[in-house]
Amino acid sequence: MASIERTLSILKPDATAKPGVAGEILARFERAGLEIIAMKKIRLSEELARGFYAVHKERPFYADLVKFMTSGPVVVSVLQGPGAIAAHRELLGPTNSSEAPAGSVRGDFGTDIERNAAHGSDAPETARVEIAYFFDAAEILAPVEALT
Ligand code: FUP
Repeated sequence: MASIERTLSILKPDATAKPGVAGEILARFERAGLEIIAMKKIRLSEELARGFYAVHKERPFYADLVKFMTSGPVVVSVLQGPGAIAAHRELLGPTNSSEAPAGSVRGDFGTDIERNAAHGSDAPETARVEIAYFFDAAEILAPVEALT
């Protein structure tokens, strides 16, 4: 049995712009056993988007990515469940939506490598940092003791 993990999900502006799509994606997460233990819909400031993707700041796509991520609302949530980090990324599919299979979130709702519908943390340490980037501990429902 996989250990209980938490991961950060972001439904990106291309996904939130399509009616009904954010709810459909969140329903997929829940059906797969990922519990939503915190959630908010916000418009990222340029500062927040730049900070979130700071690891990519020297890459040629950084400016465009920040522009896209601030172009409309995002739905940010914390998902918890057995092996949540890998389970979530499996539901998302590969980073590039143009290579993602039908049935995956990025295949069904994204367009290309930038407009790829959703983000998911890639490892326990990045999940911790990304969750803390968007949520205070008091905004997250489940007790930390669940993470044994
Ligand atoms: P992932 O871990 O699947 O989110 O993918 P990466 O860390 O490789 O990419 C981070 C973000 O940069 C993704 F949202 C996609 C975006 N990106 C581009 O916009 N252009 C590129 O050429 C590569 C990545």
